[in-house]
Amino acid sequence: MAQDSGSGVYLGFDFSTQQIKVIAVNDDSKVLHEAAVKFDTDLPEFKTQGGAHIHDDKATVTAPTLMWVKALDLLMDQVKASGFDFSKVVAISGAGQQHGSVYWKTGAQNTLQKLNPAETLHKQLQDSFSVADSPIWMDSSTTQQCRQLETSVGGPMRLAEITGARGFERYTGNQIMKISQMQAVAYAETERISLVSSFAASLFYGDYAPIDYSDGSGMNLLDIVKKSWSPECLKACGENLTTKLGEPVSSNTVVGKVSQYFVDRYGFSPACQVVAFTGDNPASLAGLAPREGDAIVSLGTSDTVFLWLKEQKAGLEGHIFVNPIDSNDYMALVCFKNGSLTRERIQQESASGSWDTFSSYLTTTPMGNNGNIGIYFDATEIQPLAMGTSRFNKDGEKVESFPPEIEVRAVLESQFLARRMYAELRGMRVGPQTRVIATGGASSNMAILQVLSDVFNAPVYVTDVPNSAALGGCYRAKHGVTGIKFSDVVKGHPEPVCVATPTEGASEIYQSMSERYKNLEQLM
Ligand code: ADP
Ligand code: XUL
Repeated sequence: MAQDSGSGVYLGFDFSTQQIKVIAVNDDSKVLHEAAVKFDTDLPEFKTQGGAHIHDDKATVTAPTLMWVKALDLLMDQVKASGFDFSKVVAISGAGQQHGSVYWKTGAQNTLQKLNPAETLHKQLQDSFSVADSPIWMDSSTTQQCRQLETSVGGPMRLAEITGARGFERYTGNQIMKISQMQAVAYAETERISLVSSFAASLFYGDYAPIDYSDGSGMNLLDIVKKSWSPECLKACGENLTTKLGEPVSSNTVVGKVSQYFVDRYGFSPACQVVAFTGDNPASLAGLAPREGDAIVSLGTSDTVFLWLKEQKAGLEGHIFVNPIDSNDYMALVCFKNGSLTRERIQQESASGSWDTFSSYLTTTPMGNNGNIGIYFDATEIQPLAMGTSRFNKDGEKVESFPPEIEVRAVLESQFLARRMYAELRGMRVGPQTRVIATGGASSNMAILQVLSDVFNAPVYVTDVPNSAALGGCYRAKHGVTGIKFSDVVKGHPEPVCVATPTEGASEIYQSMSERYKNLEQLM
């Protein structure tokens, strides 16, 4: 194991939708170790697909809370078996898929504080959750609760002014309101509600870790200017929420020392610190160390576009979060549910399940796809709130199917046109002057990145480490615990490399295609 004995080591975890990942870096930002546990394949007993259970109504989407705990047991055992020396770890931080929530049953705090190092976490925590299935970001079942919350504070724009977003189905406040209404007993038995991020931090801390401002901004509950819970939002979503949520903290807060459980079972130093965990997108912002004006496009299970903002302005589209690195600043984000899983479905059906074939179709079809446009919302999209597939030929007529190579290009062009359109509404400037930094699973596919560059009419960059959220955990751990400037923390960070520039003529083709896309999307 390449472990520099003279240097401090920082661990970053990412509790994402399909897997949990960990990265270890040293003081020079050199990656020492990486590992992952995939929910569907490594924990088949939970019967998830893409890490989730999609319920019969298609709108309700959950993940078994205990699966995440068991995944951590597996991941830690795997890293230990590789010979990794946990005693060198100075600090831990990490990320979680945003918006998902965990309901700790009365008595769970006591269990967390007294974990026995001879037993696994999942065995000891199996009775600690009042709601066994955590609602996650893919859920779109709370439209009624969103409208109720918006009405109670004075309308969607007012909610956006307070919390950075109008009512969105996956936002945690609306999910909490649904649980308080539909599962009143379970809600009453809940002593603490965590986000996936603060839940993960709690496992390491051996007590309830606070929600940080940045991930807390994805709840429709936090006043993002005052940086405290909005009393009117809390009141609308459930009883005793002030107690159940605990005080939110700045994202670089040192929560405390790692629990005795991790010291005894894995050999951590008792001095190792846990820094607040945050959302996966905020953590990626840290992990990519962007320059002012960069736009980040994350192509993971969800597709997101986000950027660092010095100032924010409320709007009905997209979201504003408190910035995870400097809580005086903000970040803007737009999120799309139909990302990698939809591309993967088309890769299965039209490209024989091969990314190589998928990529070759992209290189043999022309920009603009001869005027064909396809829209693929396998799951209910976030904006527009719509589901289904529609294909249109160059004359705007609906068609039943496309040849495989047209289908493959169509899914990418419409996805990237939508990413661009909604990100522009949220203040992103696209064009040759903007560096687009791509990350997430699909950012390893150069043919996909060429389409991204053409549609955005901007150069596309990647970094060596596509797991930017986990890497962001390492940087944030160091930042939190040392207090040194963030720019110094990331000084060893590899400069992103330009891998695609717009093809000649792309700007005109996609300008007119984006007008057509906008109109067609309204028919969904
Ligand atoms: P998560 O959101 O769980 O962190 P990742 O960012 O790791 O997910 O992305 C996982 C996705 O990456 C998979 O669902 C898969 O569709 C996609 N992916 C992996 N390799 C490729 C590739 N070569 N081309 C396109 N997509 C890919
Ligand atoms: C962001 C969002 C998703 C999740 C999962 O608002 O819902 O990107 O964070 O990655």
